[in-house]
Amino acid sequence: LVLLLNLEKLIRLQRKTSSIRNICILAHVDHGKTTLADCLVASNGIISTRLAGKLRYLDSREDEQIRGITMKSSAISLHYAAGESEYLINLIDSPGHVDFSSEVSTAVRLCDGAIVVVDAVEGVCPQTQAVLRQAWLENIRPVLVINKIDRLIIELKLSPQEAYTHLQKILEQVNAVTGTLFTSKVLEERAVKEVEVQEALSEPSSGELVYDWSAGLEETDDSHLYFSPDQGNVVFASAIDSWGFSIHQFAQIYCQKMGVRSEVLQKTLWGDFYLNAKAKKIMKGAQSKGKKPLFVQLVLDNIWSLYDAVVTRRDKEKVEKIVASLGLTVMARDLRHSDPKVLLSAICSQWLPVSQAVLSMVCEKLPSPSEIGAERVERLMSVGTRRFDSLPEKTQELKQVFLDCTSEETAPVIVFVSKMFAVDSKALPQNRQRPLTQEEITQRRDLARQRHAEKQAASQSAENPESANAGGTPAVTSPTAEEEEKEHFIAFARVYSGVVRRGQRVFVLGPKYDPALSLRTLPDGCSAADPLPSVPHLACCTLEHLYMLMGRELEELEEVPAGNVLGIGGMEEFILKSATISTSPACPPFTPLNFEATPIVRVAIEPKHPSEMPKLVRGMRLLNQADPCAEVLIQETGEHVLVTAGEVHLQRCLDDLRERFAKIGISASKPIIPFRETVIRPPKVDMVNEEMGRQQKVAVIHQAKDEQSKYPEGVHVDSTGLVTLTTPNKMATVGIRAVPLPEEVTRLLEGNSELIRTMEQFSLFAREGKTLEISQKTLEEIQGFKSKLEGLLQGHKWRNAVERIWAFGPRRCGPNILLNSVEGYRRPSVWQCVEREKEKSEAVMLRDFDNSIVSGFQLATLSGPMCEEPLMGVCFSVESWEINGESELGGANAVEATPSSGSGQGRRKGDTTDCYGPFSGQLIAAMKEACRYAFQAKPQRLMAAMYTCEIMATADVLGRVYGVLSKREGRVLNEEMKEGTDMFIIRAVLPVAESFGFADEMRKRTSGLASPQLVFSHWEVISSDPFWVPTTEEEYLHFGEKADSANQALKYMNAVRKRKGLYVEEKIVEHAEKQRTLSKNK
Ligand SMILES: Nc1nc2c(ncn2[C@@H]2O[C@H](COP(=O)(O)OP(=O)(O)OP(=O)(O)O)[C@@H](O)[C@H]2O)c(=O)[nH]1
Ligand SMILES: [Mg+2]
Repeated sequence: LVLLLNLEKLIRLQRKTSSIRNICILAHVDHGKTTLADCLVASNGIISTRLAGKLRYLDSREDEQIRGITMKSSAISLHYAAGESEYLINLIDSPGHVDFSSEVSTAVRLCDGAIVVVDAVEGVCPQTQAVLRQAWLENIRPVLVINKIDRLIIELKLSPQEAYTHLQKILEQVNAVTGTLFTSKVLEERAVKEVEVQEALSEPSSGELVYDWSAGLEETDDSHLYFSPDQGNVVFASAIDSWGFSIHQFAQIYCQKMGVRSEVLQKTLWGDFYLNAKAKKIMKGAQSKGKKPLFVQLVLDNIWSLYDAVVTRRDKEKVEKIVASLGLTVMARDLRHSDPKVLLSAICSQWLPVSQAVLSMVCEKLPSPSEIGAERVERLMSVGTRRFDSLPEKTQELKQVFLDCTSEETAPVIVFVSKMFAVDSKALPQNRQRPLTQEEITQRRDLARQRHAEKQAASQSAENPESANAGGTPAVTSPTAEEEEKEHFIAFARVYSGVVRRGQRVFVLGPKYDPALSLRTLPDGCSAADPLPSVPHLACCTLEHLYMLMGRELEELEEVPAGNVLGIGGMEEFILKSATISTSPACPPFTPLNFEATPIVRVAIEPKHPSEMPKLVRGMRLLNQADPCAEVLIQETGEHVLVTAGEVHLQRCLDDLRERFAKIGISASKPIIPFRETVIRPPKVDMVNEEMGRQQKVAVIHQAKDEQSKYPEGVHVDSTGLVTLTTPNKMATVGIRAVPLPEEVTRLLEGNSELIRTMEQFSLFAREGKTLEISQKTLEEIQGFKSKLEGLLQGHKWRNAVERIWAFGPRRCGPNILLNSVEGYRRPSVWQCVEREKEKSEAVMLRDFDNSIVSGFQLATLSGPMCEEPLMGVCFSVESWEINGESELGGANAVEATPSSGSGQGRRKGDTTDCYGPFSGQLIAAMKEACRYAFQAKPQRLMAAMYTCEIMATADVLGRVYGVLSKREGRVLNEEMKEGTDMFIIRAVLPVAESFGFADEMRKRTSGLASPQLVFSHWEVISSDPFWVPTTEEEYLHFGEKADSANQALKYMNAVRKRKGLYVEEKIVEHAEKQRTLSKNK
């Protein structure tokens, strides 16, 4: 009954936008999010208070329960009443494990506020920082819950005074993180403003504009951004013992007892204040005078003595005294219970109910959907590099619609879907029929009784009890076998404007949808119900089912007004992972979610029985849709590959495939470890034997000579590594040299791939005679990126290199560079977008087949000669490029590439040779081959992906932690003591290749005390040379004939080659050996 009444209330509240709070719970793994959610859920009678904290109700998956970690975020709508006001709280519990951080992104996007939970013992952890950052990126406001205070009492055995100091430190840590975020943001804003001011001034000022950065910080009031108990945005809690409080509650309790105004207590209960008993006054300076702070005296002391009486000493009399003095009633059966924790929760949940503390803070401190800020709206609406003011007028007008957040009939509907999740059809309310839990059976029974009573009452008063019907249990239908098989996808969404209704026709906008384009093609004022011409990335569909998300259940709804979180059924045909839904075609697609995790762990998947392949394919497609972060792809080799964020995520995906989506036996390969290939500068001194220096050089030359004969016709490699290659038809010759890029450059390129992609897009548009509006901020970023690159590429070798960049690769945005060193060839710069003016003044030509050279480079960088892995940190310099008979061909067809030329289209008119014909193909292949030979002419190295991890461990297991780390080639970066505890934090890096089973082994060896989380960090060159072979007697003895026992790089390389079915070059090594011996004997 509670549920039904609640449902009705909730539906009513959905219309009162100002009473809605959309919030999520964020924290590091295991800090107690789901346990806290339990307490909040229990306050609505959905689960019993007794079970709260044990059930972990929102962890509805079996594997979540078994492993004890959350893997999917799930939502529940709760009701909360504070005095007169009633609230609807849409609560989303998110996972804390890094592998699932994409689930956090999808949750945060739909919320206006967040409860950040921090473990009182562990304090701020890596994921705490990450979630605070995410909250910032999405402009949502956080409040803080410091959880597990009981651990300070029972595990750390701190005194109240020590605990107070400890809590202060945690607050400092959290505020330090927000502080950094805030400062960087303010500085950024000031910088933007400054640019605007300077632009407005247009007249360059005398250059005396000395900017005082600190001024910006002082002006901005940031007090509300920090967490402080006296601000009312901090709750202290022990979710497992069901208690929690904010200062406010104690201020209420003591204001009467002490005769002090509660506002005064609110300001002084936290901080350096103490009670002067004689003067009956609250004074400042507790610390210097050695007095007990008020917080210790009035708050902590009480809690500590309760724990002492109930848990430690089990002093029945004292307990009864406390219970009486607090004016509580405790059931006799709880008093007698053998587990003191039961009694403790029974007392605490009445005295300081955590749900009360948290929910009242949420309603007071977090904004309602109607308070959405203009800044956030603009950010949601303007996709990445696009300028908000470059969007079509009609689209810009929608900003006001967002800000209004009204549910009026005239308001256009705008909905964002942040993820799709799968439920089996049994869970849908239209065919709900499943075994009931004991709890539910009793509830149903009550319900039936109640209904019976109501019916009687109704028949007596002859009134129609509408209330009982409104939320009545849906008819139980038995789904057909086929239906039961089917997975249903529910879109996890939020309404930003208007009212969505069942059966409504709407537009579904894909992430690449462009409103400018469709506004031109579609008739004015059209709706999704009209027959319309097709527009790219735009689909029309009907909203079939709307649901209220109730944790494990769904409640069917007829309509959902603005500001609410909801589930939408029947969208699986239209939405892959996320989408924007609107009734207006002017609506832009929302900015893509920012995912912090990089999918890095790949496995190849096969059905146990080959005949079940179609089932697997279908299953993988479903999995791809159901998981924001998992990627599914078919490799060139035909393998079905699954890419996940980490080991735990992988395990979950495999389970999902086996049990839900494919329902067949599958086998997964060992994780496929990604590598990168690179070249390094030739070593000057041999590591093993300095004497070798000269010898090796000789050997290399010999080798080059010997190998020259191995190169096919048309390829020439000189002693400096310059490769000259002619196409088979002898029409063209290219000369290429490979040069290693400095490490910082590679890192810079890698970090700016988005910018590079934007530049690339700009050039592409320019070539077609169109322009792409890029926001000022992005342009500045590109300019900054360019000057950084110039700063890093210094010295003779790189003179003018940045200007000469021809392309980036692979995929046109990767960490390798193609350099134009062809004499006399000036082509449009890749920096076009930031130097349009300069470009126009000079006539620059794009030579024919320029594109083929770029394509050849893209192919070469996509898979290298060592083991067909992508290249990284390599610069290919094109030193010569001749096309025979070019004077006639090239000259006549040279194309002007300036965007202003206006002759962009049809520029190849009159051209007799088709650019995409066989010749361009030959040139692409020649270019690719030339790059590969050039690469091989340099010392080659593999690069390994590295994880960083932070391990928390006590001193006594530290040795074992180091043991496991070093066994797996890990490197410790630093080690420090966590303040206020006896824990050490060890930061280390570890190759991904050695990481499988690492977390498990660590847990086993340290008996569960250290549990590391692995986060992808960077790529690192493996120093050993995979092609190294012993040449001296000594080395033979030491390393064996093939030298493969110690050569890690060779092992990795051969493993990859074997997996890919490539020729494993063991024989070639033998061959090389002989050659060397021969040359030595000569
Ligand atoms: N001592 C103590 N333990 C707690 C408290 N709250 C939660 N725990 C325990 O901490 C563990 C993790 O709790 P969860 O609620 O699953 O943590 P979580 O943050 O949801 O974890 P993930 O969802 O996996 O990130 C469980 O064993 C809980 O029993 C608390 O207040 N005190
Ligand atoms: Mg959880």
